Amino acid sequence: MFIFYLICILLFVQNSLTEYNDYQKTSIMAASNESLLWGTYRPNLYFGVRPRLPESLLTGLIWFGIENISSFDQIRHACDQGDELDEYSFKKHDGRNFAIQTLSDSENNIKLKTEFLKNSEGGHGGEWAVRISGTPINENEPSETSFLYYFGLEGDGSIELVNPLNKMGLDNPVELEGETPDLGQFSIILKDDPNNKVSSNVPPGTSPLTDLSKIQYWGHLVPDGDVWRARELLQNQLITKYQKIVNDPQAKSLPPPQYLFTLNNEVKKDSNFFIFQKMVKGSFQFDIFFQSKSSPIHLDSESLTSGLKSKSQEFDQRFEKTFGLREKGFDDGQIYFAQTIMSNLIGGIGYFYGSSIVDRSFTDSDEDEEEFWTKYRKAAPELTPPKALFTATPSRPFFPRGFYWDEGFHQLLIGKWDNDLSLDIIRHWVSLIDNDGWVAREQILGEEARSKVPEEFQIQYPHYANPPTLLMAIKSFILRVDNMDNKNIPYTDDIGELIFSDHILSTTDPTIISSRYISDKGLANDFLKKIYPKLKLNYKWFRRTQWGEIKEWGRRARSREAYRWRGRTPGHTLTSGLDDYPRPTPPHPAELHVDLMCWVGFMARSLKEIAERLEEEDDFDDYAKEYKNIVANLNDLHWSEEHNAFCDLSVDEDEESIFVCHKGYLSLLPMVLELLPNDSPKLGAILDMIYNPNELWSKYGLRSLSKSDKFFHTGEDYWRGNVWINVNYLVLSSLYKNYAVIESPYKKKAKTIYKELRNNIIENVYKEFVRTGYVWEQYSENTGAGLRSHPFTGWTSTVTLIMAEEY
Ligand code: 6A9
Repeated sequence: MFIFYLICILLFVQNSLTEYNDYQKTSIMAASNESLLWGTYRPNLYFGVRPRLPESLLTGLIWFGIENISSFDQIRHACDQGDELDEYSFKKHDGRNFAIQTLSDSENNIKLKTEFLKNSEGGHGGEWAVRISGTPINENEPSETSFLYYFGLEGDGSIELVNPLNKMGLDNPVELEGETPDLGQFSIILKDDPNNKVSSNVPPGTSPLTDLSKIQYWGHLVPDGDVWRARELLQNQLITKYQKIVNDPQAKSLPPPQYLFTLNNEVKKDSNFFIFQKMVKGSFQFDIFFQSKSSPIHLDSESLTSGLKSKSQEFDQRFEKTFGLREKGFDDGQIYFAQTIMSNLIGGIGYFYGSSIVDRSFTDSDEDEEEFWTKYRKAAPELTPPKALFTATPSRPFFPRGFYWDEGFHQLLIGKWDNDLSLDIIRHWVSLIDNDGWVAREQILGEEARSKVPEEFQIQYPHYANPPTLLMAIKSFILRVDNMDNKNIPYTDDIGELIFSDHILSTTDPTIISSRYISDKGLANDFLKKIYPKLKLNYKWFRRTQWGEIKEWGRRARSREAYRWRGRTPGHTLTSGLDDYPRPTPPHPAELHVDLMCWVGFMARSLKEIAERLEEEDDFDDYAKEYKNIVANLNDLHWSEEHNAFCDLSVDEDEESIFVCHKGYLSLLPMVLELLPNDSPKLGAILDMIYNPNELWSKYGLRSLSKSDKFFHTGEDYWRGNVWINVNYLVLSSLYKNYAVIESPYKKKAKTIYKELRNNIIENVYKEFVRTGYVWEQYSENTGAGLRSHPFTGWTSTVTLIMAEEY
């Protein structure tokens, strides 16, 4: 292990030159989009604000209860299931200017609210404010909270405290001043509401150690790259102070916890990390303002109040305008639910920067998995140069990082809400596709991201794939561009101006910002032109590295098109996204995977459409030919007459080709990626499988694995029966756009399935949200109960699109 780290460090140093270039590029890119510079881009925290810059100002909320000494163990900072919060969820989040989140911490009898407002005018990304307030959950029970907020500056620049230092604490408000090359000059004001009640009185007979009516503080010099450890830094500081008090020979008795766990009111020289604390009793409220010196008008508590109010109304109007749920007949509760899940997907957007770990010891030419695993034992993991990624995330507490195939689903919804925000995310992902055409399935960038991942899962391999769903999002972007012509309703609309108090700070309509790329055809094409070369590389990479060996060449296959996921183990095909879905066992290099065949086909067809738009004629011809061959081989190789289904292939002991059939999501890919014509009897067979209660049909959505499969609900039981929303979304989408609307012998059945499946999904995910306060990674096919990670507001939030029938 030591050697491994040593290698990493050496590589890091070696890479620091290329790094510099990367850094420069990233910082220019980020600055180009003012309205996206600041945001709640630390989704792994209960609340944190940072700019989209590799090294800059990181801020975050921390709190803990102080009723007794032991509640100090329960410091809240990063989202953690162990904290057992009853709820933490964005109620509204527009992705640029405004967000409201509520959190409920019953262990500490406190309900919190974070309200974020931003004005990006004036250069340097503008300024923002957050109001953090708390109320006891149960008014009759004690509720005492240690409220903390920190600011840590990394990279160039400086930050310092303006208030005169005072051992007893700082007077309200607290002010910091700072400057960095990207942010310019700024000040930060933390305002303690005068109505907040001080936690406790000085116990009789003791001399006060600090004045609890003041604001406690600590300034410290923290190395760059360590600010994310704020909780640890705080804990160490508090423990040191605690021990000093406890070991003081003069102390007669231990003061109450309010005095034990206060900061030591000290600022070290050259501090870049400041944390402030207030002990409060019952309800409380704090306002924090980040003021940019370049802003024409600054926010204050009053304009924050009115700005939040108008933004909230604006959000409701824009939501209805975008999704039309009231018009569709949904009630208040259901609309609140849909707003919440979309807001949490947006609140899950993060900015990540740092190195990842890649093992390149395996090359394309190593065809044999077994050979790979021998090599794996001589693993050569390396730290890559740092990369930036702006992305949504599947789950704030569990997977607060980017996943390639999750992201395509996320962008279907985000793109509908804010097209240009979505393109920005897509652009970041596309730029991670390397010059070989590879992009890592899971993006674990930097130490903070890595701290959440067990070591054995940290390494990425450059021959491992993941479904190319980003193309789905790009296609829906193209569709939005084209719909602008047909519908004649301007996408940019009249939802109002940014109004704070009586001052009109900006006349920029947020939807104009967010739809520039669809209202301007030239821009739209420029965007496609920019991303096209990388998309093409990614496609070529799939074809080159995931190719499959065809045993029945000439007999059944008419071209070379056939594919196999690399990175299999006997029990898992993580690369397929369907982890433990049953596959041929043991893995064999002559296997062919039907889902991958479909994904590559989908890629060929999507790129064909893009090439046509961009008038890339030669490419167009290639994709067209390849697509045709893929569809032909899909039918010729993967269709099993015996099972009446599309199946994987492997070979038996005599190296003879055999079908390995496990009905479930895998069998649906030819339909959901629309590789089957409407009158295909194979489509009929798939629809029958879907609607059969002994196969995929459950009251709560389609099962991942057929009830009749021998592996149903066995082993880890991850993708072996329970309901996942992403694949259900794809089924609904293909029915709505194609199979349930275009005349065919199967149209009627497709329509029935569409209607019932849509209802089942909406009803159950909503019911579970009401029951548990969360949306879940998957749902029981048996009871409908939410299962595994929660909140999981990644692809589960596509339920908003299902409600709106936006596919
Ligand atoms: C393992 C565990 C604290 C698994 O949503 C992300 C992915 C999907 O892409 C994939 O299809 N999820 C699905 O099968 C979650 C993957 C989490 C892997 C990390 C480390 C740490 O637990």
